[in-house]
Amino acid sequence: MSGSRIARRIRTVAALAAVVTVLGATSAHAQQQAIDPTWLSFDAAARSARFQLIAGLTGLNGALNFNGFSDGSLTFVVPVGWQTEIDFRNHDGMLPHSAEVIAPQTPLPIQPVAPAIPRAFTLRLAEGLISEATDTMGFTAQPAGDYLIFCGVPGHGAAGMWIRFQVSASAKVPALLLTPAPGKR
Ligand SMILES: [Cu+2]
Repeated sequence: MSGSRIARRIRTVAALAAVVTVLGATSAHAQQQAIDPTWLSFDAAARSARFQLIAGLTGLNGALNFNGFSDGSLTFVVPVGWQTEIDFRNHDGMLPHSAEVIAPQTPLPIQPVAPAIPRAFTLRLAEGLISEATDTMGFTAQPAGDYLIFCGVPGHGAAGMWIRFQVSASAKVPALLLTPAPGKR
């Protein structure tokens, strides 16, 4: 290979490295997960809602997230009295996870607690469901109030693996809302 060809190749590699660096910086800033509209479906006439709850969807918070959200930054709203189905799937290739509806509390528990709504919990609350395992929790959304959807595997919920669940006396239809904590993006 001639000297000029080597120099050209070195310039090409340096240019590629610069592009990769810029892309890396961009993805580090793009941590805010967008809400995927397919996560929520509902039947207003039947007063039923279905939410796909995905544990460890992204690498955010060491994969201790639901649908790419941690620390309450996503809220699932359901009108009071609606039949609610939460379809849990563990997308995390490493850690087991579970989910349950609990009352808001400070500090957050480090182990599973009694669910705040009857039947609103997955199998294997403390051990967690393994990668790609699924479970469906079905319950009536009542009473109205603010709740958390919390991972019961010891330490996960307290480390931020929780989102919000609101049983609303005023909402007409279910919704997913971005609810970033003050001081967080
Ligand atoms: Cu977990």
